Amino acid sequence: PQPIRLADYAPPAFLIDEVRLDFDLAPNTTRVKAKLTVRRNGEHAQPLVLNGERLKPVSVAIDGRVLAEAERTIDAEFLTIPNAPDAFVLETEVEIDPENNKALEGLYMSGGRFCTQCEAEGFRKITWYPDRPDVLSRFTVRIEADRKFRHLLSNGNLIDAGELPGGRHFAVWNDPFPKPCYLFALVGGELDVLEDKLVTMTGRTVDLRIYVDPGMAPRAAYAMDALKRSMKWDEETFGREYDLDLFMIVAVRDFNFGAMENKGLNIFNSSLLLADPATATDMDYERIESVVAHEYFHNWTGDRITCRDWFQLCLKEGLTVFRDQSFSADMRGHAVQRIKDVKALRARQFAEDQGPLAHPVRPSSYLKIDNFYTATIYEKGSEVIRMLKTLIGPEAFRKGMDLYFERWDGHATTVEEFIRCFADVTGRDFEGFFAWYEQAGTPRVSLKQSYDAAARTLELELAQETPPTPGQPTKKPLPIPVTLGLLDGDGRTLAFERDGQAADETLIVLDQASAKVTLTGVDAAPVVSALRGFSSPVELTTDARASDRYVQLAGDADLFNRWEAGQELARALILARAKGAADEVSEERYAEALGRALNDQASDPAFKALLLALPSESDLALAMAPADPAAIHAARDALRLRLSLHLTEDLQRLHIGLQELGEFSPDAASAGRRALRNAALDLLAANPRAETGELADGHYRAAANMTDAMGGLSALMQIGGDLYENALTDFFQRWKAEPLVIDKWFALQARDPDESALGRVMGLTAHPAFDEKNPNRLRALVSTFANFNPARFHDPSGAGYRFLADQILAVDGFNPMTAARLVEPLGGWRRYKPELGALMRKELERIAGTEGLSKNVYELATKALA
Ligand code: DPP
Ligand code: ZN
Repeated sequence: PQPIRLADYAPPAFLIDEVRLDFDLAPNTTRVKAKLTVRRNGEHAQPLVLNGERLKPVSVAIDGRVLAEAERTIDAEFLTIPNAPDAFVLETEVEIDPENNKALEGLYMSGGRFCTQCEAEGFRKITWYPDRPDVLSRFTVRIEADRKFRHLLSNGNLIDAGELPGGRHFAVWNDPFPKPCYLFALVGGELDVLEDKLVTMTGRTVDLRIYVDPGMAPRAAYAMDALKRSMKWDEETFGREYDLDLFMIVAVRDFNFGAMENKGLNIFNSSLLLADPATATDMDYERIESVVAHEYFHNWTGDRITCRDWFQLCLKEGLTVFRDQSFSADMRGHAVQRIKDVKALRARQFAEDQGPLAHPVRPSSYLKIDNFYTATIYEKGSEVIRMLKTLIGPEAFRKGMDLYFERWDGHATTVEEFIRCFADVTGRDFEGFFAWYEQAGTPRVSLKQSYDAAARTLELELAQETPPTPGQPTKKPLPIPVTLGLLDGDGRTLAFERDGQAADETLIVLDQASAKVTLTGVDAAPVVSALRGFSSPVELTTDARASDRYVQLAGDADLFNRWEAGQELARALILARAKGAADEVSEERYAEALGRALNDQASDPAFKALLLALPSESDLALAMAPADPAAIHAARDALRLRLSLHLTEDLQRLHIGLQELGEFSPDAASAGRRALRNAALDLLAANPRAETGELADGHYRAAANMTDAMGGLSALMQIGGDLYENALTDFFQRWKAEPLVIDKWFALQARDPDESALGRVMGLTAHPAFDEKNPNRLRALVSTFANFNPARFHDPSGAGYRFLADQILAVDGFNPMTAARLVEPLGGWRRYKPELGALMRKELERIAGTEGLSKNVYELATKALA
């Protein structure tokens, strides 16, 4: 297969001004008529080429005349019409089979209802069309179906509806905003609806509707609340008002993505929409809030202004993630949110950046764009926007955004044009900054300090280097914002001067390979708190001593760095142990310090819960070369046991003291208390005494919400034995009718680090409740195992790798997009011990050598091997 390249971009040969679609819905034989008003774009003699896949042709006509077979060609990918007029009406009719569409792209059935997913290239499985984001058109959609498909929905406003003979009915929708076809959506089926209203900043009333499975409407209440808060926040923060009179969300159970921002008709994976205290954890609530916001924010950054081509994906995704992260920070607290975002960035994006699948935030070639919905495009894409804001300040950032909305509304554009808006409002040159979009890899920044007590000066020496990544052997320096402050030996903020200006904190922009900065007026030997708030997505190494870290852990005014200091200390202790050099004295010291932090009355429970969690095994694997997952697991467990023993009383006190008495509330403060209480239990469970088993069992049985139930079950999993097995059975029996809860049941067992876990996971693929065709269920078991159970996935026999490869090959037969997402855990093979790396490689080779592989899996497996 030939890659698609950014450098080859050419404007569309034909434009579509109006689209009229007629759907006659039937599970196996849906008829789709399309009427396109087509216009040649510029002077050229190119044929009209429309994308179309898996379509059964019925007819093709131009200006009312049916074309003879000699006048057009239809192959597996295109409809081509060589001698099209300059302006004409094209009418086509095709038949499709939604019922048998298990790739979940285009029009398919989920739970007996029709739904669509068109991003990135699913629309071509519905009808012939120029399936590219720079063809914007106004859509009118008529849907006809049996009355049992009670709700017939599409984008925009409902302009007509009615009953038809033979038990049928219809609805007609018109979307006044021109859009690319990837934002088209259709839903047909029996649904319940939760309704609300919102008055916008200019006083317009918008109807809000969330459609869910029958009986589930009460579980959409939190999503509705999050939607209303998102709409208000976008008005207040970015001046963006919603533009249609109706905003709809539909939840479906079978969905490849998390959710989709179709204009006026968002479609969500039900796991990111439905919540009540009994069935959803606080983490679910948090994700629902952020994804509802994300998809809503796309209305301006994605829908009103879209991407010229798929290389610009970060233009909408990185920016929209930045917007949803800012929203979540305002809702839930900036420091805690930042820590969680950075944890996710490191876990997913840093790992990607260090492996063979590393790519820039704006890639320059691909085989399947579906493979680029990655942590780099999304999370690093957001970091780039965050740095931009740090570099120019909030006011200039807002001005640049305003200009972007004003200049590009109604258009498809590029990252260059986005950045140009900030250049225009600041008069600054962003050429150097643009490298953040084009250069892959995580920059390594080093910082050395030397303090001169007599001169009261602190000299800082900074240097940067970005390691090579596939296709990019040499790298240039990037402009790296480093926010920095100083502490004295007691952790108090130490003032200083930079260029004669007094300051508590300063921003250093390292835009050369190395630089020196001198701070003056420094009254005492300082502890340097660098990269505050994780001001850029880099790996920082410093010459700080462990004692400096303890000062930071106790009192850094920057809460991110307070947490980071604890993580650094823990990381060093675990890695030392993993290499056979355990430092028990330092481990005790760490436990002491953690105990003091837990008893700090001034800090918030959500923050303490984060402090208590040790770096994850995959995070540690990134810091160990070559990585030895078994040694990491054992060392991390040993430190957990020590902490558990040292902190037993503190943890027990927290566990009792944080017991919830009143009514459940999903708000951040209540969630923070539950998080700390469950984190305390989790650490207590590292010490498998009989009392711990009873404590965990009691916690599980007394749980009044899913957060606590999962906290108890997860503690029992660590302890194992009959208590655990009985609780697992109890949980399944209790929740077997609730798919989203049963996903948790599968995922929990997939995370179990016990020796027996691989056998158990393989056994679970034969469980009657396992369904590989449902992406949520598949990911709960297979992806959780491969990504969150390193101790067992990296079984020395290679059985874990073989299991994953078997699953990838099986799923690729019907759902390539989802199969391809499972490849990544094998991609890191070079970073592991050679004997493990060789086994991982062997499975990648087996995958790549399989006949009939999809482009999706082929691209990732071959890149991973390269
Ligand atoms: N564009 C979607 C999202 O990120 C993914 N399908 O929200
Ligand atoms: Zn998005």
